[in-house]
Amino acid sequence: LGDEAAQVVDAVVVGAGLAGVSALYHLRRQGIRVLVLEASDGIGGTWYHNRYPGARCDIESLDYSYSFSEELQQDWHWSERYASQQEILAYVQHVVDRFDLRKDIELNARVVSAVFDETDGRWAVRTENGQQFSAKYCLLATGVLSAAQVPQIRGTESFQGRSYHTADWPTEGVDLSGDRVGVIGTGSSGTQLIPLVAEQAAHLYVFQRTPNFVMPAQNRPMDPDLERHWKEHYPELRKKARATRNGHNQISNPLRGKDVSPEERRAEFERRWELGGLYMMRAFADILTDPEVNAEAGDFAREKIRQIVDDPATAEALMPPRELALGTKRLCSGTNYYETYNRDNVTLVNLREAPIEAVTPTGIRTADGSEYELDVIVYATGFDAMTGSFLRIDVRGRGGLSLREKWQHGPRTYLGVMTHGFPNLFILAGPQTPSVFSNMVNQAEIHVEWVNECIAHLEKNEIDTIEANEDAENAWVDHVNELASRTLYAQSRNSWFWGANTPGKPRVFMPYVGGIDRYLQKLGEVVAHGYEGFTLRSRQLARA
Ligand code: NA7
Repeated sequence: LGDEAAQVVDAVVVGAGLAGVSALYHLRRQGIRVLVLEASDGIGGTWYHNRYPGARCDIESLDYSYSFSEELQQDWHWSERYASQQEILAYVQHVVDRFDLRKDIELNARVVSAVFDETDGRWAVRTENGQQFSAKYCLLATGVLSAAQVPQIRGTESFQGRSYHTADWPTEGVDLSGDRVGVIGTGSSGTQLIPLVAEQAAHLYVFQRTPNFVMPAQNRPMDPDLERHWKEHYPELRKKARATRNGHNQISNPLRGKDVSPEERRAEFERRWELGGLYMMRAFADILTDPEVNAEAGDFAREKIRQIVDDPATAEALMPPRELALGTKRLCSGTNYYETYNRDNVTLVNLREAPIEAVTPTGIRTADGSEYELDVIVYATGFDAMTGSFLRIDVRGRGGLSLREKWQHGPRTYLGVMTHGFPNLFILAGPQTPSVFSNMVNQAEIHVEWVNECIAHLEKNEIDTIEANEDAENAWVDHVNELASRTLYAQSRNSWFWGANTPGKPRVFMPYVGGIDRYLQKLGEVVAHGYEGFTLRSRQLARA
């Protein structure tokens, strides 16, 4: 790479989602010249792409928002308890305009490679359309659920109708009225989308492989008293969120299920069902560690399905298998999900009985020979989660070391934020962090603040590079795995947490289950001990 052709900045941030925008805001304030490179033609990341009907956050809107500006949090009004995709997108766009960030974001700039040059200690970043950038720091803010995945089903290309992936939904929307629609996938995206498609389509066929637990979101218009309370107490509530395992203010029950009576457990599950969405995950402190408590929660949910769904056979098919511990596949939060199967124009196709054999020019054929004639196929089939977006870029560190090679048996990081062999490369809200078990905005802010402080430290002390040490990284990876092994996640490996939904991916548990509170404490300790576990080098001297 000739530097003469490259645009020189201090930091390149890859991705203009919630994390990338926050990184730009913070780094620019400390005088770093930042450029955000965004692959698509719009800002907002997840909330730009996932425009499917019903797309909505499963963390309360008041929590799922930036904390860095008191004026912003006072001015912004969330109209619902859980914000819709449109509202979050409007929010990100508001933030970008309000803080004049747009001028440092380059759209349609898909990064294809980032290569560390040891001679000058800089990252050479290239985009698909041939643009080149040279930066001292490279921040990957590409997201853990952003590399959309269409399954390798025979015949997908031959389909003559229209096909869409939930994470690549057309900006102009899709009119499904009068159509025969097939939805493949019943994870968070599928279960949010299905009730709304059912209202539009002539007929909806839901192709379900593994039924998941879908809790009623209990979404509603924003309660003005609650909003007022938040606006009066934002700083405390933000602080409180960071002192929890999950990074938000959802009420957790500190009691263990096994310490209370069956009646009390049932009453708590009922209360959680009414609270809605992910609250069930916080019913008891041991819900993810005690198989009996967890199984009881699962039975409770199955009973609800039986009560809601009229047709017993359909109800049975919608029930998650007993070996799937509740929450070990990410719990879904929906509205009218199970009720939708009582409609005459909805058919559940149970792929556990007969898997999809092929997509045909006119629809979908299953292994029992059934042919489903379709005008539209919606792939709600998820993502190459946690690592996909990072590994789709050809990232090379010292000595040409490729990140793809380094992570071929699973991600290896120190604190989730850096990886040995890749100096000055920061990974935001990626694997081996609490990201997917927490409030993503909070996680992104925690990372951005840490990286921002780290860069300030390097700049102030004229340090050229920071790099994670291999032994510290090994210890972190062991710690991540060790914590996961004490939970029910270790037993239910059929989820994207384990990479199970991506063919050829190693089965490694990728998130950090230790909680935001503990994670934040660890990040702080490392800094307090002079960036323990990292090597900081300057041209004059190298010190560990
Ligand atoms: P998910 O949760 O990965 O769900 C994908 C769904 O697609 C899931 O039901 C899969 O079944 C199904 N799937 C995937 N491939 C196939 C094939 N080949 N045949 C049939 N069914 C298939 O993705 P989402 O987009 O819903 O949600 C991702 C996260 O985004 C979510 O957890 C939130 O954190 C936000 P499977 O379970 O693999 O049997």
